[in-house]
Amino acid sequence: MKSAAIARPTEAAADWTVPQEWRRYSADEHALWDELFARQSAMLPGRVTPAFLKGLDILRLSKPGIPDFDELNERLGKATGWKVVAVPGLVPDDVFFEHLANRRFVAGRFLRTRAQIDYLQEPDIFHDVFGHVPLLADPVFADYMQAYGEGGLRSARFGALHKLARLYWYTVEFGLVRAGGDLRLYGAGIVSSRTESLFALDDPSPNRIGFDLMRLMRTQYRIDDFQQTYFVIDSFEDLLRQTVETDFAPLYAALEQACDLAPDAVIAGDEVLWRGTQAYARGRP
Ligand code: HBI
Ligand code: FE
Repeated sequence: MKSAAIARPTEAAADWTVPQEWRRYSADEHALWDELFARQSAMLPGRVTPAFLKGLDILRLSKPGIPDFDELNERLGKATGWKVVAVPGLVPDDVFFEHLANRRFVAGRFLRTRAQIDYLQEPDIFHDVFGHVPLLADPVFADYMQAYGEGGLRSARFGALHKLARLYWYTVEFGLVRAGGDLRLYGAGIVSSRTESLFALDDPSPNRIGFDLMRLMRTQYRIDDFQQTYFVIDSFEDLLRQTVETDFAPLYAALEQACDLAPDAVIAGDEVLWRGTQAYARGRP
């Protein structure tokens, strides 16, 4: 998440984009994409929010091989006016927000190797396209992502970027949503991971806590392991409404006074849907 020090590669444009160069993917890479796709899409029915499956369908992501962004963008553009653009890797926060605010989603163009099939640090094309892009075909989630980008551009003035980054983390990357009496996955970091898509819903270890914007922005997160807490939204409509109707300036001011919360904290006022045992986290180095 710290990106102050990344330098723009010379092949990238001023906005950090690069051509996808779809023709350069090897047969092995297309085959690995197919394997990842089959493995993840098989475990998602009944676990992921229906809007995600609808997005896979609208965008025809089940077509074999790594998606060609030009073709993907025709479908995505028709659905919500969003567009996927390729970048070499992590981009600086302001660049990231500027793209989101203009309904462009930056995606890595490289694919993980077989040795990294279950874990890699940088977002590759499978995480970015399989994980994030299906929900960009959902009109409400699409508006939320744009609102997040606009909020990100504003947050710089308040020096509150790392607080706002938590909102992205605990919603866009690792969010859960209510569905009837049940919970469903929607975060891209979960749905693109075989192990976390089981852990986040079924494991007794993590807390599952009702979404509360201020509470969430006080909560530290782990970047290197399963989350210790998942925040549960009521719906995309509610998430969007809270994000656009809230004036973040007084929230940021209040956050400066409030202390940060540990990733496993449970505090008075939390709507605890599941009090985690934290057994998994305690067994880790
Ligand atoms: N760059 N390519 C890329 N992908 C991201 O998800 C990303 C980024 N730069 C910054 C960033 N995310 C963060 O600022 C957000 O997670 C808040
Ligand atoms: Fe991501």
